[in-house]
Amino acid sequence: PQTIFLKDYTPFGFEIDMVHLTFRLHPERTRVISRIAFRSNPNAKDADFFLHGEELTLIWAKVDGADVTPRMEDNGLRCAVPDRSFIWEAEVEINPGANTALEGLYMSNGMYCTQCEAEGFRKITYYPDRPDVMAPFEVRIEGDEKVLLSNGNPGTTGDGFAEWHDPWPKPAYLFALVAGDLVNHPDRFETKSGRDVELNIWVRPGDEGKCAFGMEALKASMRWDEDVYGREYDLDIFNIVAVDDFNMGAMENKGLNIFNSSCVLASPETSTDGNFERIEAIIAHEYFHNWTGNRITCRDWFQLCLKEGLTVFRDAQFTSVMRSEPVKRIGDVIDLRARQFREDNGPLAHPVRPESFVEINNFYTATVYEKGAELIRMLKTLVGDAAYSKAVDLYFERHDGDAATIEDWLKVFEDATGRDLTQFKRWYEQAGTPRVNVSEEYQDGTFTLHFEQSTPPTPGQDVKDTRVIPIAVGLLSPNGDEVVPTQVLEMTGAKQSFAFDGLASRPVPSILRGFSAPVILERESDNAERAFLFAHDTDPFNKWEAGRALARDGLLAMIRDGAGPDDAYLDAIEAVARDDSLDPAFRALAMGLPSQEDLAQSLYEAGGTPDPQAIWDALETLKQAQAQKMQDLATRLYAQYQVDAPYAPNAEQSGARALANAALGLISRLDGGALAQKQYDTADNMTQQLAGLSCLLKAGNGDAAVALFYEQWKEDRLVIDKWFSLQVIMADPDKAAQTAQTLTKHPDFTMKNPNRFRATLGALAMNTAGFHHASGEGYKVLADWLIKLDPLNPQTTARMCSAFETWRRFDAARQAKIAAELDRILAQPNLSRDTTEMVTRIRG
Ligand code: HT7
Ligand code: ZN
Repeated sequence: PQTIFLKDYTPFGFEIDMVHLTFRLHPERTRVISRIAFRSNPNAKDADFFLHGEELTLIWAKVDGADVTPRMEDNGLRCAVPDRSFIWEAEVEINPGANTALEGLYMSNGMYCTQCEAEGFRKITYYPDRPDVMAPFEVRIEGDEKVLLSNGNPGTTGDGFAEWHDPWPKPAYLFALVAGDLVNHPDRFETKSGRDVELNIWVRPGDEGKCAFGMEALKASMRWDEDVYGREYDLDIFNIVAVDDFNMGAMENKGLNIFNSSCVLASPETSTDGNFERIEAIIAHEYFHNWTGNRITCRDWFQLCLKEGLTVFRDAQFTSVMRSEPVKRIGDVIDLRARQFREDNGPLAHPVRPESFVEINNFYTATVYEKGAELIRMLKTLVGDAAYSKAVDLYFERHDGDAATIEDWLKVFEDATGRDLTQFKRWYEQAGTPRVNVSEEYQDGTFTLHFEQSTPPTPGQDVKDTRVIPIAVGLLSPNGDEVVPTQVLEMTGAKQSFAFDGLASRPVPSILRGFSAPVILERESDNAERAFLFAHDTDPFNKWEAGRALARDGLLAMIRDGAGPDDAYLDAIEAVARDDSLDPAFRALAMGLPSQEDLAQSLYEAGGTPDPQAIWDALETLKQAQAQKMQDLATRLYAQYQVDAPYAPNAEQSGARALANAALGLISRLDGGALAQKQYDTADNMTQQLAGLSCLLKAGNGDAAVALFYEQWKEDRLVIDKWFSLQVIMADPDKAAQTAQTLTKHPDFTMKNPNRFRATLGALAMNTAGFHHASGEGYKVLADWLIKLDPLNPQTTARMCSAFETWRRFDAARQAKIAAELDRILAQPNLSRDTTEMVTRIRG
């Protein structure tokens, strides 16, 4: 397959004044008639008229009304065109019913819908399917469905047809069409300049009762973007549609966002607190794309982080306001380390702005999204809040309507602040997580921190240059008072020292507060200092981090040296859990242990070979010790943090439930699940029901509840996804592969629905010790199913291959087993480009 390079970018030879599309819908034979007004692009030398097109049957084509016979190529067509403005017209036939890849126009439960990002529009009609070609669209949909939707504002509607006009020039990847017998949850929003906007969430009949939360989240997002970024909505209508079969979470098509139903539908009975928070964040994310992504889009797909990093950062800011800022930050860092650090330190490592790809769908990664957001966060930390706002205002002013680049983005910061961002730009160009080593000395009232940065080689990048790193630091006196409040040190050298004068005694430093940079901090510390910071640090992130380090070190000693549970950790965690002055959500997070993935990463980083079973055993032993030690406290917390008020998915209630359920987790280890059974039986919301069920499964007494749960929820797809995944995730390592395999035989298992496939096989990869079981069964089961899925849905298959990305960490026997599975996948005839690229990169 062909590799595409950033350095080869050239503009398209033509510009488009207007696109007219007519859709004659039919499940197997949809006709798409296009009429596109082209003119030559004065900025482009290459005037070859090439239109992308895949899986299309061309019926006819005309240029300025005259029939033409284009030259057909594998992924498009080429045609001779006049050296002036002209009209291209074509009719194609497509088969949405046969489209299982869920890219282009496809059917989901009898409803037509589209997914065009990144390169799906070429499966709808012949078109320059690249993000730097922007045009206004007029769309006519002909079909018998009750609801016919596209982008922009509604035009004429009649019996069996509807017209839509989108005045804002957009790239083809933001095109959308939906047609089905849907019902809506309506509302309205008045923008700050007084524009009245119609809002709708469209769902299948029966799901109307699950839209209210999403609608509130949408209105809150619209208001927040006006208040914080000065961005107003720009059409008369904003539609959201829930679709069951969807490859990712949601899609920001202009004025017509399409959502995986799991990311928009919510009710207390069927959704957990975590689901509510995620839905709120995704609705915000897609809405915020209206400016960061749609009004200003990307010049090419290498610039994906321009819209995704910025929009993830914006949605995190929004969630911090809607909920608890420290809890959001801690959760984000847990996620960053689990997914992005893992990626950055393995065979799939790539820069936030990659320099080449084979299949762009493989680059919707934690690096582009989450590390991309960290870069925006660092930029804001470096320039300060006021300068950040000034630069972003300039970005909107200067680039509205543009297909922009990272260079454009950094230039507005340089122009607004006068800073030179040459060194900062390396964060976009260099893959790999920097290590920041710190040592310290104290003499005559002066405390000095010595930093040294380095980044290990990553595939294709052996040598790394020094980057600017903002390191937020505060100093505490030995009695726990903060003697130097947080200040941001700008590290610009490979080695650099910072001194603090006038200190009465040697302070305890709190370094990288708020996780001010996505780096691995290497620093000698001991239990006493960690326990001190866990008790006294005023920075909530570092307070949590100290507890996490204490837990991690204790666990590593258990795994490596066969040590017993660490009393320093158990005492410290109990003290924090007992402290009612702290936010319950924070205490629940602090009570959690590092994940198996986190421990495996730490062991590997330290030059060891992680043993997944030993990691699992150590975690179980420590949890059990925690349960013993905190028996009384857990009982007190469980009772004290029961929520009496009617269920609400807000931060306060969900924090209380998180703490009570953390306590339930401990109690269930000692009472065989009796209290969990009671909670399960009396629960009136999914958070409580699922927490009860998972504790019962852990206690080995879940069979009856699992059966009851299925009976209760068998008509609700999204809840049954939880049923599938919980059983696999909670299975003992010895049984995980078999549990997943058995569930694939259940009548409700289907490969055609990505949510269900992920709930079963994705869950197997999440059961770390089960997936990496020494028998190799986990690898085999996953590989078998990926091989079956690839011909149907390459995008989801390729994404799920990343389960194997850590293979080089393990012992020779496991490596050999994984390598054999990777080779078996690669040997499949007609393996998709997506999966071929992923497996080849992982195999190395
Ligand atoms: N911009 C979107 C990314 C995307 C996607 C979404 C659904 C299905 C396939 C997709 N390919 C790319 C989602 C987002 O980041 O908001
Ligand atoms: Zn996005």
